[in-house]
Amino acid sequence: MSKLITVNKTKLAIFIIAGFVFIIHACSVDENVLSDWFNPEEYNAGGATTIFDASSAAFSTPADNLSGDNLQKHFDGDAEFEATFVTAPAVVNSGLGPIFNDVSCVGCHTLDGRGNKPTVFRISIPGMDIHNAPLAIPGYGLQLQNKAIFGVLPEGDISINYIEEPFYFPDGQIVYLRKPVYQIINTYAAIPGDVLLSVRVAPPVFGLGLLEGIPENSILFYADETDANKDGISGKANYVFDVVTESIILGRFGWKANQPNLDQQTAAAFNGDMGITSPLFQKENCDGQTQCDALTDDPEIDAVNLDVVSFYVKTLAVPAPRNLDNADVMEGKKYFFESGCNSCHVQKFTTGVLPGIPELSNQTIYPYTDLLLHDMGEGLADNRPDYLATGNEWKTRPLWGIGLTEVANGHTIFLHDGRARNLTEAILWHGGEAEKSKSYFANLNKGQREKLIVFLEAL
Ligand code: HEC
Ligand code: HEC
Ligand SMILES: [Ca+2]
Ligand SMILES: [Ca+2]
Ligand SMILES: [Ca+2]
Repeated sequence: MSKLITVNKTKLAIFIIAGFVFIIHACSVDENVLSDWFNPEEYNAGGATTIFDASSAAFSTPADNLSGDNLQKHFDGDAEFEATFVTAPAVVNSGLGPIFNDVSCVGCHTLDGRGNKPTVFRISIPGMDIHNAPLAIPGYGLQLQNKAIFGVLPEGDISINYIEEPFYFPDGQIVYLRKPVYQIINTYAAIPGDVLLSVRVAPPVFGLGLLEGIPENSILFYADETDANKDGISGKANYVFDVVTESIILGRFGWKANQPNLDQQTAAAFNGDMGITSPLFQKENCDGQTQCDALTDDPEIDAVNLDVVSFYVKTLAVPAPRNLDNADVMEGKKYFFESGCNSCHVQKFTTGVLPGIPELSNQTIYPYTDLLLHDMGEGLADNRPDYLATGNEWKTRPLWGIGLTEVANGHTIFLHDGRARNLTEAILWHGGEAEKSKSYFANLNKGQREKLIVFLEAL
């Protein structure tokens, strides 16, 4: 507008009238402004790593800009991610168990993606250790391993029962949500009555190096723990123990941001989920149990192999969104922003410099997460604190690639414990800080709601 100041008064009046006519017109005819919701740059959701592949390989393709040694390293990691570990002694991939949850990374991260049922059961007793970590259960540790090698007892198992409850939309549509009820069964030894349990599905593992590369300041910019700006959203950073530097740092990975980085996440998965020791976690997950041999022999996976697996999940490409210029998609995106979904599912970040991985450095990305914890209400609560995350708090999930879950992973199971059977159910479980946003969605008419879903499906 400042440019207009130099024009004469008559012209200015005409400009102003024309401006009003334009605004009135724009408000009454949505189509004229819908295109504002189209930003072609968003097709490169993972910056230069982005692959334009909407096939079943969408979650399992190397970053588009990887080449040479780094591409080779990715493929080495790929082989290890898919490898089935076996009982010691064996020539390769030895050391499974004695207790475990699955025999390979890909066993839970179906086709490099998301599992269709809970496979990790975190347990603890009330309280925190000196690093604010959950307290291990004597004889059980921090995870219930429900499988074991020959001759050893699994620690127990989890039975899941779902109770269907109706959700009534204001316009009369009814959707049934299934609320899980969990029970620890078949335990190998007595387990305390006050055990805390958190049941989790394996999330997809692409684009993670980019999330690791988001500068800490950019994440903390959105943190507002006391809700100082009074918008009802109070993103909170988790701070967790880094076993390498032995310090407390920002958590980014896992459903409660309970792991600080991908090297540690990977080593923790080998150890907790598969019973594979490594330089980061040298004791078996059954350490201290009577049926554990208490050997601290050489790590069952060495630093080199650990590094390639971690590198693999860092460098899996983000698949490009599709049809962003489609009228329904643009309209759905408008409702996404009007509903305030972006208060937590933050659209855009720029990565910093990742040492040794220039391909992931300085990339503008569209992950739709703030990587912060939010109170999601009683409905989603597991009531098991994890470092600073309370029993009600969960990390905002990235939404990039979510529309390809069905084609890439063969299902549409969402949320931390897989209770949602489709995107609509996932939204309807939102409560707590997201209650207002959920209600806005619920109060849209059916056609509008469908367009919001079509937008998510385009991501
Ligand atoms: C028994 C099933 C299982 C196995 C085996 C498994 N994972 Fe996972 N993975 C999970 C679950 C469940 C989570 C979420 C954990 C949490 O929230 O604490 C997860 C989380 C992750 C994450 C963090 C993703 C994110 O977005 O925060 C990465 C990376 C990962 N796993 C990599 C691996 C690797 C590498 C292996 C093999 C060494 C592996 N996983 C083996 C189930 C599994
Ligand atoms: C207050 C923060 C917040 C707001 C607002 C919010 N979300 Fe979420 N969203 C989350 C968190 C946290 C999770 C993970 C919850 C869980 O797994 O229990 C999540 C999960 C999801 C998932 C499932 C993702 C997955 O990987 O399983 C979808 C889909 C989703 N949100 C869509 C939306 C939409 C659409 C809106 C707006 C109507 C919205 N969200 C508003 C925080 C938020
Ligand atoms: Ca072992
Ligand atoms: Ca255990
Ligand atoms: Ca706020």
